[in-house]
Amino acid sequence: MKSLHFDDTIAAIATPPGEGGIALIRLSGQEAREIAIKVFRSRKSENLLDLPGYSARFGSLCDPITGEAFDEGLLTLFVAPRSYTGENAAELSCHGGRAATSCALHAVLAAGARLAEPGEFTQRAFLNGKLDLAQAEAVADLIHARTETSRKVAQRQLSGSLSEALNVLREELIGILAAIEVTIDFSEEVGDLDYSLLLNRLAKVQVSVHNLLLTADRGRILREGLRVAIIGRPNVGKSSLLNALLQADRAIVTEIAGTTRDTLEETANLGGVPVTLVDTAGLRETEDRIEKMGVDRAKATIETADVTLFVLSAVEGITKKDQEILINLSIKSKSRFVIAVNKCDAIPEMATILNDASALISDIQVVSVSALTRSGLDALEHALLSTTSAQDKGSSSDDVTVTNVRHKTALEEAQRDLLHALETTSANLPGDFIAIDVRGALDAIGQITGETAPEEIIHRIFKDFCVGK
Ligand SMILES: Nc1nc2c(ncn2[C@@H]2O[C@H](COP(=O)(O)OP(=O)(O)O)[C@@H](O)[C@H]2O)c(=O)[nH]1
Ligand SMILES: [Mg+2]
Repeated sequence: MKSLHFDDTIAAIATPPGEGGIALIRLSGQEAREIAIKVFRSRKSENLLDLPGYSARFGSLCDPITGEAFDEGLLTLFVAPRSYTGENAAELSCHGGRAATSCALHAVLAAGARLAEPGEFTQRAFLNGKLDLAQAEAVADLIHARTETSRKVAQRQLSGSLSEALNVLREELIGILAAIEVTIDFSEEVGDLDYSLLLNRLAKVQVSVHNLLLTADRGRILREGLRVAIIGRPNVGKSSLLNALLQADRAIVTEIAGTTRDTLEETANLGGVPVTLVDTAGLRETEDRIEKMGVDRAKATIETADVTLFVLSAVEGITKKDQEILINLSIKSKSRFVIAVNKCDAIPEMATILNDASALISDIQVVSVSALTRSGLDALEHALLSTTSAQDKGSSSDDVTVTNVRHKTALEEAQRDLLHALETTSANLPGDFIAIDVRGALDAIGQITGETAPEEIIHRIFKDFCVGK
């Protein structure tokens, strides 16, 4: 890991690029105030070095070398340790255009700041103890949340609910470790290890870890979204279904087979779950070079999808080609399948075709829909979500949810160690044996909040942040 230069003051544009009412340049570090006031002239005549923290001034932004004013805006000052990063900090607002913002950034860099790396503000906040690692990760999740449910889960993690739950487990494991160690060091005074009490305490921690892990699949989907590949022969209504689920005319729909040649993806909010729908080119043998590439892409899409929505047309019925495609794909792919029999508006009697579709592969959900009349869409959404644990099974809003794969992996490691500790305890093995696994579990849990996370992991986490956060 690159060493952090805590002596230097970092700066970045904190607002997204493009045009807007205002933009914000943020500075953090020892010299944040000194640098900011080199590019700012207050309307009042006052020494800005004496300006108390948490006050704002209106004034001109100017080039630190020529003194020429290029915009106007606000200066706000924060004083360590009461700032986001825990360091001295300053914010300069300017007008939100590309040119004005870039002028302001160049000015603070010319005045002595260094351009911040992605996530460096939050990384400093973490290293200064303002947030733990799980909370820092929640900052990025909150920024990227695409539905209200994902936002809530990220916000709860930011407020420390996961960290608190983990700290309770850590405290208990430390207590257990102390109880074991005292019998190793002072067996004469305190007597032998109470194996049944130990078993009891370990089992309780293991149940808590297990319960946290149960939330992980839904948590991951809320954070990353569910990927659904829409697959089928040409003209069965794949693009029409995409549009219907999105409630927008996103994909071109025509009666001409081979209309969709490239894959097209859009995210819809289905019951609070961000679902990325990927429309694909209809699967058929074709001589058209571009359409062929589309067909290859369609097949590749299934590989990265959580769920494959296989679309049939009630008008054409189940053809031999449909059977071939579905069986071929379901053998090869890990993704789960749902069948939508589309165009149900055009057929008076659906029972036979629905039955036949159910028989195509074992244990498959079949839904009768019409992209045209929107009939059956609720049932289809339900079916897509129920293939995974994405659906909310009435969990209370205060429940802690594990959303991050890194956290899940660490909890699985803790679980393995705890199960092993339970075994060695049941076998009445000496305390030092059991202690090894308890320490392992403690270490694994500490990786989530950052107490025991290796530096390269910490660095990797912050690299994925946006610049300015
Ligand atoms: N009657 C009826 N026609 C539909 C329905 N969905 C799609 N279509 C028609 O089927 C044709 C092919 O639709 P499209 O979405 O382009 O199919 P794709 O090739 O699978 O993407 C178009 O003419 C649509 O208007 C439906 O639910 N009912
Ligand atoms: Mg299409």
